[in-house]
Amino acid sequence: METTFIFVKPDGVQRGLVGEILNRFERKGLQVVGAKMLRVDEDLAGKHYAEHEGKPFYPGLIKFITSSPIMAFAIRGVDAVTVSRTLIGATNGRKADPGTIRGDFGLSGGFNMIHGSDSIESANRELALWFPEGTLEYDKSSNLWT
Ligand code: RTP
Ligand code: MG
Repeated sequence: METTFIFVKPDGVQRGLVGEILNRFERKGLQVVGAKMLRVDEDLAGKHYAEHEGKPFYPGLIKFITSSPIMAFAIRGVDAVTVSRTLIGATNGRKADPGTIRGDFGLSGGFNMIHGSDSIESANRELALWFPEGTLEYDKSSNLWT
């Protein structure tokens, strides 16, 4: 079992896609073990996207992520990191496969509705950053179906 970190970006929240996006994770069999809505400040955005500092799109990315509230979730399940990235799809909505979140709901390369951790190491780093209070645990019986 793994826990990964996702957040619905400002465009996804403003477009009313939080329920649609979360539904896809829940239907797949992944569990929500943490949830919060917040306005991201520049400090948190910079720490989260530190790997992209210095790239041409970085200033616009920080401006985008800090522009309006987001909804963050800790998501748990078997291979949760990889499965979540598969549900999310390729970075650019025009290249993302139909059936993925980005493939079904967007055309933009940057305004792509959702973030998902790209490795177990990233997930652990991001969960510590966004959910320093920790995540929740389910009773063992809740995993009967996987
Ligand atoms: P994310 O980290 O948000 O889950 O997205 P990702 O792994 O699919 O893509 P990544 O390379 O980590 O880029 C982070 C976010 O920066 C914006 N971006 N814009 N205009 C551009 O060329 C460009 N490239 C990246 C996107 O919002 C991307 O999700
Ligand atoms: Mg990334």
